[in-house]
Amino acid sequence: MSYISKPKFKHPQLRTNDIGLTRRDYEGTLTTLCAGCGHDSISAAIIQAAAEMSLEPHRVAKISGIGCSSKIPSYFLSKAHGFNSVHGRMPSVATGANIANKELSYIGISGDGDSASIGLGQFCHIVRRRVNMLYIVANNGTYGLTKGQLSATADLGSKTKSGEESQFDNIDMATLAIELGASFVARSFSGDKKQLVPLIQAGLSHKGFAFIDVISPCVTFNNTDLSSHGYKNTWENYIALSDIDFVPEVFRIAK
Ligand SMILES: Cc1ncc(C[n+]2csc(CCOP(=O)(O)OP(=O)(O)O)c2C)c(N)n1
Ligand code: SF4
Repeated sequence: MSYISKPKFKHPQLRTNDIGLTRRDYEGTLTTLCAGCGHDSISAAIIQAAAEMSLEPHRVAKISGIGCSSKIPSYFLSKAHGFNSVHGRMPSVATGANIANKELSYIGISGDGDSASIGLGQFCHIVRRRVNMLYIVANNGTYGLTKGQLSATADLGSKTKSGEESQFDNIDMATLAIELGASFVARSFSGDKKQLVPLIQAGLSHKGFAFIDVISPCVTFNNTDLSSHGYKNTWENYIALSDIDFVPEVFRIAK
């Protein structure tokens, strides 16, 4: 995968976290995604979540499939382990890595095409196997990388920029994850970092399979007023149930 590295300079007064790292130490390469793509906000939320949690980058493994969304791992934690796998096959690689080394924190990043179409079987089995990881789907209702075909998460009647209308009911990844027994399931929006950051922190701290379906608009191919995953409809129908925060578990000293 081609990449543009970021200049190493950092402001000398940048705040450091509990392990002496700054936010910049959690960044990756410069993004090559379209300006305004929701996926870049997901990278930014992961960077903030990991920096605030003082995660040690070398103790993290980031794994993805294929798609614009699967490029997200390039844009955070450049010092973490990484594997950009085959379309829809991230779950197999994440499962294998998890068996080989249970000490790492695993972050799987996928798209709705990657997880709800070609990789749907893989997705079902990684939930069923309760693999200990955080699995994020950057859900834009379209195949962004291959120029905007409707995906299986697009709602019935949703229309892309090219005018293609979804003829079928959508697959709801969060409902499916609950049905398959995932012990942590959430849905968020890339435009709501205030909600997404604590959700990522909670998902990373969860012992077991944690899933977050993040609505992440594709500004280039699926951002029309008639698109169920565009900014307009997402903002209009977006109801954050409450302000959430993440309070980490503290160790209790036995008396
Ligand atoms: C086996 C295989 N089939 C098809 C493709 C072509 N392909 C690449 S990415 C993609 C869809 C990506 O969509 P999604 O996962 O929703 O990610 P997005 O680009 O929208 O973020 C497809 C069909 C491929 N790379 N490999
Ligand atoms: S094509 Fe869509 S999903 Fe891909 S980078 Fe551009 S806006 Fe993002």
